[in-house]
Order: sequence, then C-alpha cells, then structure tokens
Amino acid sequence: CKSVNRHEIRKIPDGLIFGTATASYQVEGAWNEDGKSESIWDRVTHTKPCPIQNCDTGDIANDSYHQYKRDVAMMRELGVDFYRFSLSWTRILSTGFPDKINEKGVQYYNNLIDEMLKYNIQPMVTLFHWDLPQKLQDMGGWTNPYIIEWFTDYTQVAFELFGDRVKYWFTINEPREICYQGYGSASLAPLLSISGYGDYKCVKNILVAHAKTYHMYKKEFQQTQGGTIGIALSVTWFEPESEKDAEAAEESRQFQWGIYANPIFSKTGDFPKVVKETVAAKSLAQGFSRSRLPELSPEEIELIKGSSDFFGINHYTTKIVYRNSSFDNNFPVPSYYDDIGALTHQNETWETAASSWLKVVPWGFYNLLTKIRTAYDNPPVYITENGFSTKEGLVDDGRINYYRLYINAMLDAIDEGSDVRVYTAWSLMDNFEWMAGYSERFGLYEVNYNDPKRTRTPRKSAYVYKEILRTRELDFHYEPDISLPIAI
Ligand code: GBH
Repeated sequence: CKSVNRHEIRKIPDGLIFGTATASYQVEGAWNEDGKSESIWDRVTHTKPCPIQNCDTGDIANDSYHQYKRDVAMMRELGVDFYRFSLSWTRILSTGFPDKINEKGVQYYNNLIDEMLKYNIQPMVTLFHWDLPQKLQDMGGWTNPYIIEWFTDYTQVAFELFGDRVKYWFTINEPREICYQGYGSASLAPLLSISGYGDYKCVKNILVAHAKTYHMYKKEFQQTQGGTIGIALSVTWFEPESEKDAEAAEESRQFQWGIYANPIFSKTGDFPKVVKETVAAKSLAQGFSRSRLPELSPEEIELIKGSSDFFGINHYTTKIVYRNSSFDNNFPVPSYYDDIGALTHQNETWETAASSWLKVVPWGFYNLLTKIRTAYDNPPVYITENGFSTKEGLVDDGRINYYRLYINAMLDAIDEGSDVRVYTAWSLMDNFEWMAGYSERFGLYEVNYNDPKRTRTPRKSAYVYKEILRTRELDFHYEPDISLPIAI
C-alpha cells in the first residue's frame, strides 16, 4: 500500500458511486406498530435481565418509521448517489409467511423509496439484515433447512412489491455474523452458543437460501425489472504475524469468510478444501459420526456457484494471526475457533474506535481488496459498509481520518486494477449498535436519543464526506466550517 501523501489531492475515478447505509432494526423503531410482529431482536431486547448495554432497545430507535422524510433530506444534504437500507420481514409479513401482506408496513417502504427517487437517490435494498421473525426462530431459524423456503417466499414478495423501483438488491447481510455470532458465540440474536455445530448448519442454509433467491430474481424478475443482485459478506483482513504464520492467516481467511466466498465466487465452488478437511478430521476424532460441517451436494455446489453479480464487502478492521506450536488456548471443543486452530490479536499501537474491536488499519483494506482481485478473478466489488465509531459529539476527527485513510487505500487498489464500483459509509446516522445499544456511534449524523423527536445533527464528518462527493476529490487538508448549515 502506498504511504499516504497528505499533500496530494486525489481524484476519485468516474463511475465509482457513493452512499450511506442503515438497517431496519437499527433505525426504524415502531417495533409493534401497524401490524408489525415480533422479530428475534424484539425478543432479545425485551429479555430480562437485559443482555444489551444500558438495557437499550430498538423499540423507538431513530423513529425512522415516522421520519423517513428527514432521513431523505439528510441524504440530499450529503449528496449521495444511493442509500442502502434493509426491509423488516416482520413489518411486511406479520405471520412470517406470505399468506398476509401487511399493507401499512409496505406503505412505509413505498414512501421511503418514492421519496428517495423523487431526488434521484437510488435505493439499495438488503432483504435480510438480521431481524428474523421470532416465530421462525422458534422453529430453529437458520439451522432449519425449511428456512430456504421461508426466505424465498419472503424475498419473492419483496421483489413483487418493490422491484419496479429497486435496482440493487442484497440478499443477506453478513452471514458470518448471523451464523457465528448468532448461533455460535451468543453475541447477536438469537444469542445461541452452539459453536462448531449450529453455526455450520446455518452456513449451509444461508448459502442455499441466498442462491435460490438469486436464481429466482434472475429467472422471474430481472428481465422485467432490470436490477442487479448479490450478497454482502463481512470481511475482516487477517494478516500473518510473521512469515511462519502465513498458512494460519490464510486458513483464518478461509474459515472466516472463504466459507461463504469460495462457494459463491470461486471457479470450483464448494466450501474451501482446508475447512472441509479440518472440520471432518476433527469431528471424527471427537467421536462424531460425520463432519459437523454439512456437505454441499453437486447440485447445491452448482446452484451456489456464481450466485452473486458482485462481491459485496462490509469491511471495518484487521487482525493479526499467529499459531502456537502447542496451540494452547481456551477454546471449547468442539467449536469454530478450535477448528480454525489459530489465534489473533490487534496491535496495541493501532488507533481504536469507540468499539474495542475496531482498529484503524487502512493497509489491511488495501491487502483485502488485492486478495479479492487475485483470488476470485477480479469480480465487481461493492463496498457495502465501511465506518468508524465514536462516542457522542459533533467533532469527530477520528471518523474523518478513518474515512480518508480507507478511501485512499481503496483508491490504491483501484489504481492497481480492482474493480470497485460502490462505496458505502456506515452509517448515515447513529443507530442501535446491537449488543452495544446506543453506546457506540457510527453516524455521519448524530442522533439525540434524549429527545423524543430524535433530532439528527450533522457531524464534522458529514461535511467532509459531502465535500468528497461534491468535488470527487480526496483532500486531507479540507477543513469544513461546521458553524454553517449543511445545505442541500
Ligand atoms: C456490521 O457488522 C453490521 O452490518 C452493522 O449492522 C453494524 O452496525 C456495523 O457493522 C457496525 O458494527 O471478532 O469478536 O472482535 C460488523 C461486524 C462486528 C465484525 C465485530 C467483526 C468483531 C468482533 N463486525 N466483529 S470480534
């Protein structure tokens, strides 16, 4: 990665589009209004004793359900090309199934989409950003293969309702977080910790549900609706601590995101060889009758292979990987991390966001984009999320620094041939940061949660992001005057 020349003003290539993102549960509120039913996040946030920091919930969140006009006005202030948001399954289908369409919920999304299109802001829609109907969770959620038909029934309804106006679709946001954090490490809803087993069952069902949705769109909708569809994977960069750890780092990448990327984006398809072989061998040695990682049949391999028009990447940070000869660790057996068989840490000197896991490592982003280009035959890349958390406050120089350094690293990769077409800042505004509640703020706009109106105010970073989009230049020296209003 080239070192940053802060004196140089860097041009943004034509054709690269910029936007921001949110997700339904994190911003909408109105959790039980107008026929919306309970999702797994309603259940978790209403559990006593509360598992979320400060007992925060998304019951009201940013009240975007009532304030979509203000949200769109902010998009116009920033001058974004698009806005990525997600649909709440339980708002559209109260029963979880397509037997009843909840018209009021549908109206909300129609209003939002139409308001955006009025100002030429493209809607990019994530079909699933974690808020599964609780009823489907009661039947096993992503570990039950029936979810393949529950999901495709729901996504078909979404294409029918909104596909006339939505030209960018994402099937699933961050399968790794859904499967490992939700079913393996109890760090996201449904807060299960059946690691090394439940998480792997989830992986297969997610891949098949995603691929079937992809092919349904291609077959039944794309010709008339003309959109593009793919998946958004969370991709942390894993860097070896030293040369002897190169293999451990590669294996970590394969376990952490290759398990999704290889079946979809590689020429051969299927789970990565090292993942299949390691989990099979360990499972048998542990007394299981078969590998804890499900097999993909030849038909499933074909179905999943190539099932994304682009490589969607949510990227935040980097980890250093090493392997002990003794591999002494406290991972339970079996578990996903025991299967990976490597350890990670982050450098103490790296600048840290308000989220302890989020360290500023722009060269990791460059290495990652380079790896995607070389390993998967230079696919079109959509950066579907990238961002930095702070505490409350409008002067967010840490966020500004992060965006500049990460966009700069992305431009380095583009210069060397990476086909990056979309860049999305997470997030348009502060929102419900899952288990961290409202204690970690990712917004270009600050949201005041003490105010029933949930007033939104632009941070300094909003002015800087706006200027990058307006000038299509990255200028490390630009200093906005935040006493002036941020005009549309
Ligand atoms: C995204 O997830 C989500 O899509 C979005 O909803 C969320 O608000 C946003 O990012 C900010 O968090 O390896 O145990 O140290 C980010 C997923 C969460 C992946 C933290 C890496 C590190 C946890 N990231 N995780 S750990």
